[in-house]
Amino acid sequence: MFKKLSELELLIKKNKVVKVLALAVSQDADSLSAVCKAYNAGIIKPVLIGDVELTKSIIKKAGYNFEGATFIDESDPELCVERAVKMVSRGEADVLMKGKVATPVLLKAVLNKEWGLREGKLLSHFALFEVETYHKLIAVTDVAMNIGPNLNDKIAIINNSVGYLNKLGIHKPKVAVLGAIEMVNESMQATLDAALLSKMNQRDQIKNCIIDGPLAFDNAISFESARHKNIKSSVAGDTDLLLMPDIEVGNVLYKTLIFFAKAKVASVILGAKSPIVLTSRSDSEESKYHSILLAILG
Ligand code: COD
Repeated sequence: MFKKLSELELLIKKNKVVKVLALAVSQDADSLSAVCKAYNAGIIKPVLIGDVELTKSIIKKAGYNFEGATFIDESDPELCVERAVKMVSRGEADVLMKGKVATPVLLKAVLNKEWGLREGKLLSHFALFEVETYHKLIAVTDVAMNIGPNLNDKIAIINNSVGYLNKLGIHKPKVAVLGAIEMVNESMQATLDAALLSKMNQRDQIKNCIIDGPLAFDNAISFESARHKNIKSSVAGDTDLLLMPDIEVGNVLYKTLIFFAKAKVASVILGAKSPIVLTSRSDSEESKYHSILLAILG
């Protein structure tokens, strides 16, 4: 497992891949900065879809080099998103990236039944964190797409993430299914789902990973805490993937890691025709760049 998100860049450069990236609603300074960095590194060809006048004025002010990039003029954000999604759907672009547009607008377009990017699978959000106090990168899902996943949704979310971690070279990722406590409590649905997911994994109904749960957050990420509670688990303290009970817990953890723990993050949507770069307004330019790298590897 990588220890740093910057290692993703080495992997891409080794693979010598160049992908076409469609930035939807391109008049966004942070996104343009990240896209410019990826363009100048020779790993993407950008298609900037948005208000061209505004986009070019941001580029000029910041001194970015977008020589040779494609600009498409569209001032309506929903039409921008539609054009970008259709480009990916027709195979004219490889990666979709969210610019200055609300997340639900982009996700609804991606889910559009006629021209969206669904392939019959559940789509889910996947975030890969570099936290100074943890011994390896740690993935967190789903903090931004599925609001209140049921058991079947959680299976699909695990499968999406495990498939992706496999691509990153983690062959049997350790998955901690989080609850408020590490005991099964019939009043806490998250703990019931966690116990079922663990048993399904033991019986090979969910493959290519080791699942344990319920685990409280401290047991999932700290050997000490797990030992203190006498929890015998190969996942506890060595988790590769944290499965969140719902979007509220997930989103709060995501922002807590960034703001309080100063963690670095890369995020994508998985399960669609190709990975989608979906970062939030609070993400830094560096995080947006790492998210592009993560999407290119998908
Ligand atoms: N994967 C595949 N298909 C899906 C998914 C999914 N994750 N979610 C819905 N669908 C399909 C449904 O089966 C249905 O066929 C169609 O899409 C519409 O379903 P609805 O009516 O439930 O979906 P929408 O369009 O109302 O909402 C989908 C969103 C993804 C927009 C919604 O779930 C949402 O708002 N999620 C949270 C986004 C958000 O605010 N994130 C911010 C965090 S920073």
